[in-house]
Amino acid sequence: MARIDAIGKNHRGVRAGLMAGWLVAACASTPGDDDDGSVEHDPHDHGDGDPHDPEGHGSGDPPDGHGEGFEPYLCASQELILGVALSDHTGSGRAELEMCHTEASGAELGYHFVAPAEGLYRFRVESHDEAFDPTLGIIRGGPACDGERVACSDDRGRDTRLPEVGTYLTAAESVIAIVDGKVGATGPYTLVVEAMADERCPDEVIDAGPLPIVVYGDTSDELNTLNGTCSGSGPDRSYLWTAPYEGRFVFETVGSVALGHDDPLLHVRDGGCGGGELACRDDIEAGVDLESRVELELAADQTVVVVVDGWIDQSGPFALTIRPANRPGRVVD
Ligand SMILES: [Ca+2]
Ligand SMILES: [Ca+2]
Ligand SMILES: [Ca+2]
Repeated sequence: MARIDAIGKNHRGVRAGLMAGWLVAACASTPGDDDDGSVEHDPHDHGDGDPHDPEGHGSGDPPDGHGEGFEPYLCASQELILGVALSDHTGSGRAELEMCHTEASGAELGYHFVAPAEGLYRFRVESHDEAFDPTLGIIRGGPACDGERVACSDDRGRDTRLPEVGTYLTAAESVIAIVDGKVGATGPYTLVVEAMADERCPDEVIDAGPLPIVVYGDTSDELNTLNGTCSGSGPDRSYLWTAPYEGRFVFETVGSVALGHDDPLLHVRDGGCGGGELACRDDIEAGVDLESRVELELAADQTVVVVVDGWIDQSGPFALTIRPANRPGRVVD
């Protein structure tokens, strides 16, 4: 606790020393990381700029990052420890990433977290200055913050600007939690990560069977356990499903608003709850058709986890339809 307090006060010199030491340790312990400096592997980067070229070095990356005068951008400034609230101020960060918002963002700070065990974790900004509107995002991998984007949140409720992100991590998995500010804002905040020990993922396994499949559920009494990169801080239910053959499949919530859901949102993960995100979508037509639909090309026997989620904190009864892309869904009533 004392260490967190000591290094959480915007002291760049202390940060730089810690970062350098930690980078060596991180690189040595994760030789299999795929952090190759490439930006092409992130299918969810919606024009957020190039986080790998903060100093304007152009496409010719310095070899091994050791070129003279080259200062690698190490966005992960501190270790985040399970259950220990960390206080900081994004004013000491650098505005090079945009998390969960396409408008100009403020400076961000990143925190390294290693999951002590496999399971669901919830990252929350617990307090902030009223004038500061933070977002929170999770990126895989090491401190260069060029890993795959996993999930994000802007607001976790209609009456708060505070974000929270649920994500599923494997044992010893390394991620970076990024606190960013909307519309150029910076400000103070506290951040905490907790294990959601009583929650499971997936909630259900969908049995193999002829398509279309319609699954009915209700998120009204659920918790927010997972977010996608298009947010989804609402309570959710997760379904594991295996494609019966190679082809294009549609996952949609059509009929859910009529059933009483406020605003459904879907995200789909590859292989399991902690897999890479294959798609994340809120509205079929933003603000007009609140239902959600995603279409994916899947291999035979490819397993996915479909998360029926809600925009901000929206919830309710839903119908999840899985169907071949070339056939309309069953009418949901
Ligand atoms: Ca916010
Ligand atoms: Ca959620
Ligand atoms: Ca929606």
